[in-house]
Amino acid sequence: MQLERPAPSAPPVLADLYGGQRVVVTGARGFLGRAVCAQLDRAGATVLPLGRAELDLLDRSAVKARLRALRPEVVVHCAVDGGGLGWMRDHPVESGLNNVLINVHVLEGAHEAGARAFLGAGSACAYPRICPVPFVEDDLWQGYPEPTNGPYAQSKRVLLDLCRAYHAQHGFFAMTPLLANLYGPGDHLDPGRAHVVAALLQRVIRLPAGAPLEVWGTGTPTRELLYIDDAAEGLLSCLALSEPAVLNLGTGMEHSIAALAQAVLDAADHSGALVFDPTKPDGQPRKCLSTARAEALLGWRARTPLAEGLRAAVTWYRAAEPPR
Ligand code: GFB
Repeated sequence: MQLERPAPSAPPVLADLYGGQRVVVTGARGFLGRAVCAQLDRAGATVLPLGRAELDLLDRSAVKARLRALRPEVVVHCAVDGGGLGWMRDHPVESGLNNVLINVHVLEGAHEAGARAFLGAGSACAYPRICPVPFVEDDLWQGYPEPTNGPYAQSKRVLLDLCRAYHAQHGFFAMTPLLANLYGPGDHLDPGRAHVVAALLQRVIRLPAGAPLEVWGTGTPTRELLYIDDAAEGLLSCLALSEPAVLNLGTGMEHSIAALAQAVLDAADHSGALVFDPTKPDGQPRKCLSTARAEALLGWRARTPLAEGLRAAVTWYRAAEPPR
């Protein structure tokens, strides 16, 4: 039984796992993909980045042909057609259909190309809408996800289960760890797709001194926020496992949206009040992952405190989007 093994004393060293390896990264120009490429570069991998402009992941034969030509040893699948809760609510078809297709094509292509491993970026939204907190991996299949992002969550569930199937049938090391909500430098600049932190940061840095910050919903839902570099490190560390596992990657820290919005104000040194708009969606009532299995199997835990990560994100947004 995996969880009975002694916990590794230190997280895996990425250079030991990836040095000299040919690693394809999908979504390589996106938020997570860029952070993954940077860490692979530092680890001495030969990084083979695939962005939207280079390959249409909806095209099954093109994906297979490109992966065969690239001959990767490892495929790290970060590409998504996604966005925050508002985008999910307005695009239930694309968020389900496109992600099912993208995920299936890349997993199938990685296996057919002879890669030894596939790591996909999963999401905490694959958990049931109502689930004991913190979410433990054994509860994953106990109910339907939050319907506002239901089709997207189901696309992650399909990937999770196909990874299990590829391992069971072909012995292929394929896994899709479940990531908490990401934030940090390099996040969305498109407000239409922004997740909560990106949306609040983009708003706050444009506010006149002392003006109130508008926050969607009631402020009572909770979220767990994982700093982008921690997420990339956790995802890549999974290759150290002796066999694929269903695994959460988060911080275990649960924040109400109201507390998170206040932390954003503090990080931006903005003194305005919070104004809640209950006509906007709340989404899933609570989201927070148990970190116990990642610590037990990998010796991995997230390093970046929320206040520190938010300050880094504020600095990045101020440079990326000077006030208009
Ligand atoms: O990050 P987010 O958009 O997605 O966060 P989810 C939504 C939560 O933040 C809700 C509140 O409780 C919103 O009411 N919120 C407050 C805001 N102000 C804002 C705002 O200005 N914009 C947004 N977007 N939210 C995601 C999936 O769900 O879960 C993702 O949609 C991903 O793609 C992620 O899978 C893990 O956390 O609700």
